[in-house]
Amino acid sequence: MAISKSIRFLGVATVVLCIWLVLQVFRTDGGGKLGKIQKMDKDPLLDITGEPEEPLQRVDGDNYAPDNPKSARRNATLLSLVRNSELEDMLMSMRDLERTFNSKFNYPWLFLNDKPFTQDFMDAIRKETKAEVRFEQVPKEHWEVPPWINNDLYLESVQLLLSQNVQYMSKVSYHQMCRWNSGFFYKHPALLNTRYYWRVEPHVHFFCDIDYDVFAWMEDHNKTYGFTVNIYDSPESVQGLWPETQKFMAEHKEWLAPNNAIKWLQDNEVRPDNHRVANGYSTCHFWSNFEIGDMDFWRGPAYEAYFNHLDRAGGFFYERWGDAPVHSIGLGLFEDASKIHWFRDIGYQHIPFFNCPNSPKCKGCQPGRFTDGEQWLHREDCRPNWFKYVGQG
Ligand SMILES: Nc1nc2c(ncn2[C@@H]2O[C@H](COP(=O)(O)OP(=O)(O)O)[C@@H](O)[C@H]2O)c(=O)[nH]1
Ligand SMILES: [Mg+2]
Repeated sequence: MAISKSIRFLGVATVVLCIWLVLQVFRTDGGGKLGKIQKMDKDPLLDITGEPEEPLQRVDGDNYAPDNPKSARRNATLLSLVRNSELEDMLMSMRDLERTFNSKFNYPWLFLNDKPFTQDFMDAIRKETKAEVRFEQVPKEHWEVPPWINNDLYLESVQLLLSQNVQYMSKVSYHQMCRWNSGFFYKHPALLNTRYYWRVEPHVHFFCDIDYDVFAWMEDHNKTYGFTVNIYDSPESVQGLWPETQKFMAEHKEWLAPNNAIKWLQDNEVRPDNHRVANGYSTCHFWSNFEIGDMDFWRGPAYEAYFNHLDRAGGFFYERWGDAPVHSIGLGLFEDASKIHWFRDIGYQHIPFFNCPNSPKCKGCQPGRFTDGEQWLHREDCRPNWFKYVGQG
């Protein structure tokens, strides 16, 4: 009797131990740390990719019809800054996104431009969607070179950084665009009552059917920012960005999120040269030509103060700070890393990089292919660091 009791006890203990071990193996370590990978030997996009975790909101009857006043759409818009001359490229992006996502969900499109849109541009765009479309101009004061930028100093910096092969350095409008995307787009009067946006550039491709409402997913899963491609930047273009960031952080330690992604921002193991030239910044960033985000983060006090600090420092002109590293550093420092989501299921291309999942929902891209450009471009993939420090969530 005594023996069978202890055997029974041992049996129960073994079962409990097994359950505990299984739970440890599948443990997600809390939101966002899901699936950390120490070393990316194989692209995770080669594994079958499904939809992200439930709850997912889907089309049901007319709940997403364009003219339904009680539609299930969230407070969100598709958003493009674009020039009149880019009409054909914009139509190409739009056709892909309408086919894969928006013909089902009918989110409004907002097109912005520093110049007035031509009638031809507006007419052609309207033909591509049943959803509401708006065209607005960027306020002059959001676009103009700010008065504290010294033109002689700018021209000197252009000479210096062109000699270091910093692309677009001499194009003032490119600097203006990067500054506007960093700190102004979400202040446009037409967006003031909108919370989520999906940034869409001309000449990009979307490859996979998206059958759930991505904005509802962001809101229901408490996400701030979604990306597809995560890469290194040209370190010469951001030499002063990290030192300025450090100055700002010395004054504002209170804004550093407890679960931040600073290790991703500071990694010096994989690309030590980038880290050295960029004075302590890995140069890793979310490639911001694709963004699905919550503008309340950009509008919050931490990012706003950070942007103003950078803007005053002048690096949007004296160097070529892009909105991608600026957004990424802001998110990596001030936001909980679990609120940043890799949309592995959204097939995407902006030349020369891809996010191409292995899924029956995708057509027209090769699963796991990171670039169709030159071989050396493969080293530009910074996902291995993101997966190592944050995870695949
Ligand atoms: N309206 C307007 N849009 C611009 C200007 N410069 C760039 N853009 C837009 O800003 C985005 C990024 O520019 P792009 O030329 O694609 O830069 P790249 O992707 O870094 O090579 C695209 O959506 C462009 O249409 C500009 O001067 N005016
Ligand atoms: Mg582009």
